[in-house]
Amino acid sequence: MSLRRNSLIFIITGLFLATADTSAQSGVDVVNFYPVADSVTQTPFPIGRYEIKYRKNLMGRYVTFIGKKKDRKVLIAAITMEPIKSVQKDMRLSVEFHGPKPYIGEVSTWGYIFDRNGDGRIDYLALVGGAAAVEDSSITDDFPGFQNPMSRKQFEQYIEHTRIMFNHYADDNYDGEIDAVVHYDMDPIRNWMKRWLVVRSTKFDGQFEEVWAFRGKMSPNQEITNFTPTEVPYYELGSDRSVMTKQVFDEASGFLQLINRALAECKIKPDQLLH
Ligand SMILES: [Ca+2]
Ligand SMILES: [Ca+2]
Repeated sequence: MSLRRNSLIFIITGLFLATADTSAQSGVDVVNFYPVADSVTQTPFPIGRYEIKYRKNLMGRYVTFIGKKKDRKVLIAAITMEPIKSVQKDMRLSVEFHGPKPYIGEVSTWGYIFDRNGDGRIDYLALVGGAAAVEDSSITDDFPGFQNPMSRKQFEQYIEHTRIMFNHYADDNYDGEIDAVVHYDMDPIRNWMKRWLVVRSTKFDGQFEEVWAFRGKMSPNQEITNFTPTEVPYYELGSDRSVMTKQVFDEASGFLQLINRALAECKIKPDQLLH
């Protein structure tokens, strides 16, 4: 009898802990963590203060971990076919211009990595999506579209608003599979980014249950946008129509798993990761 009572107490305690755990995890889901990650990506130190910390060759790819000099933390992971020799030469952490063209370096598959729950495995990536000017209230309807030249003033406005666009990918239940994305959505008529799309599989079933958009600062459910459980229409860089499907989640999960395998093989400790 007393044994059964003990078991019951254990079960109730276990349930309570499980509930507490879930609520703690929901505190750092994609919506809560995006502003933190966005601020990290938008305030980089000059590239000269970064160095390569570790590199691993896995499945024909190089995973390179990068951090600030004199600091043991790893901030960035890059995935390349050839080894990165020099962070300074191959990467830019903010946009430069080569004439009128924004330039972000030779390496395009890199991003800031985060371990939100401190278990030593990456569960949130902010990966480079490209560079574009981001619309705000200062852009007027008469700003030239693709075929029309910009005035000098408009060109200055374009440069001022250009930034590296990071798409954010979150594994919100920490099982190694991506289930939430914050992705750019371009303006259909000009080379500006119009807004961000938030696409979530809140049931972790590979289908889209929650989709909305925002401009400027993220605030939940700011704009309604069309979607089905398997497709979210959006505009790519170059403003081609496209649809986001589970494939976008799967590709990011592939990166996540590769990075986590490289982390383990390089024996990088949980306290060396951003959270
Ligand atoms: Ca983690
Ligand atoms: Ca997941």
